Amino acid sequence: MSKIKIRYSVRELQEKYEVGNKKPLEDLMRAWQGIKELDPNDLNSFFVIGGYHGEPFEGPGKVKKDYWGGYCNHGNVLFPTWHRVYVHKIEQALQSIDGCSEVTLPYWDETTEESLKLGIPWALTNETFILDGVLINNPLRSYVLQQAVGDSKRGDNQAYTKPKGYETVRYPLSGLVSAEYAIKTQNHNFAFSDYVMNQILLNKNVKAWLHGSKVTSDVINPQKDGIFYQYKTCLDAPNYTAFSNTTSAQEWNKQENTSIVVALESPHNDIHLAVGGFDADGSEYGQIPGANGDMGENNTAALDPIFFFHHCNVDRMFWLWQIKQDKTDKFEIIPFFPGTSTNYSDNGQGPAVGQQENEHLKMDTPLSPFLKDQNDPDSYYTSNDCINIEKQLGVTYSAGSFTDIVLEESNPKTRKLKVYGINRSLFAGSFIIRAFITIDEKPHYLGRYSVLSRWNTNNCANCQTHLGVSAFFDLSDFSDDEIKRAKFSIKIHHRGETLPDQLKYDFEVIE
Ligand SMILES: [Cu+2]
Repeated sequence: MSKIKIRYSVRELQEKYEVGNKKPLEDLMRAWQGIKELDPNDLNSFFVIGGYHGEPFEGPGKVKKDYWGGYCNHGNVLFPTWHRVYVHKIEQALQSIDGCSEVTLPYWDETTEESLKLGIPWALTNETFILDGVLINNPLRSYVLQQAVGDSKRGDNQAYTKPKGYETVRYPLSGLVSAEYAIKTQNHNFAFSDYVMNQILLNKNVKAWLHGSKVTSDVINPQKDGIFYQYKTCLDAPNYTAFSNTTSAQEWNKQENTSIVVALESPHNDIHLAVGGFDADGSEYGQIPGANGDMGENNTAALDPIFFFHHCNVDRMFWLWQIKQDKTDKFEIIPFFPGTSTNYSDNGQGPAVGQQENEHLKMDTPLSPFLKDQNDPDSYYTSNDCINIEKQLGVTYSAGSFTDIVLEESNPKTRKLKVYGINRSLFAGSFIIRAFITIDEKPHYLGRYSVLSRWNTNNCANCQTHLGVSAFFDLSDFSDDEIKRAKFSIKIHHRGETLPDQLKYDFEVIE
């Protein structure tokens, strides 16, 4: 294989640009502009590649409710590897543009000090960019749909159906433009018509999510429920299965005598909600209710270019986990563990396009639709083909946040709170669970857990009885005596309607 290419962080490209070495960032912009302008039938076009993740839906998902209509894998063990090849594919498309063969996809290093202080790198949010002396719309800030996309066929409530010419949006804006929501969205967006102000609000929101609960403007003080802490903690996961996805991690955490594993998918989910917007107890966090950007839903997330800079970082974290856990050449999927089935009741998503019901996901399961050889329709990538990114994909990452981190010995005796029995099907779409412990009338906040869910869960008759969600919270800050006197409670935040009187859940302290 030819020499290994390096993926730099967006900020590294910005720094070069700012001291006069403009070519790397300009070529990146050129490449993105290029794939966005390709014919929407071209396999290298942004429309085709961005559309693999969710809409436009394909396969049985177009008509069957318990099938997911996109190709992406969430809540199952293929989450890291499927997205690894996805990032590789868009990078190849970028390299296919004239003069861009040396371009690599940069990562948004979400856990650097700059990200904690400033939020998103400006190259991903600025309104304009000067390319070859011409002022253009920044190709990385949005995408204007070349064709309409819809989710109507599968029996969703059509919330995420969007016409040709629609431009993707982020927090604080709403992108719900289908008939049912159009007027509400128009009114909401009318209040946020200043592009620069919106960028400031977006970064404020992202910083709040990165830091966690007790956000104080620019202080670097990440909390346990923030994205920074979750990314850091996921590196401790002892095996690929629990590391890879929320379903498997949830099962893994039910065990006694283990510290809480955070799946890579968890902080990943939170970035989606942070960029897209989510009504997480708006007033308390100073967040704006009614924001509903494209990144916040799997249906449309990959149609916003920032998706790929986010997922490049997710992939970098995957690679860092492999390095730290000595798994750069081999890792395994625990057979038949929760998170290894395509079923909706197992992973909350259902079979992706190309998968069957009751399929058992393994290292050699095809990562559809990605082919190694475009002329050979059977040459699907599998997880086995993307274990070592340097040897198998010819790329690696520059040094970024957590590259030099030395893992602390994790305490296997961590006492944890398990919240369980929450029926996911009571909620339309994603929701957030926040847990509290009250000792002698004094409440303390334990943390937050996001559940990314399909908008149409209510329609899924099949899964009503199965979809119990569990969440786990670290209790190591409290003594035996305090735990004995403690009362536990949760708050749930969601954007769909809920049926609170049917909401049941329970608590258990696991030693
Ligand atoms: Cu994602």
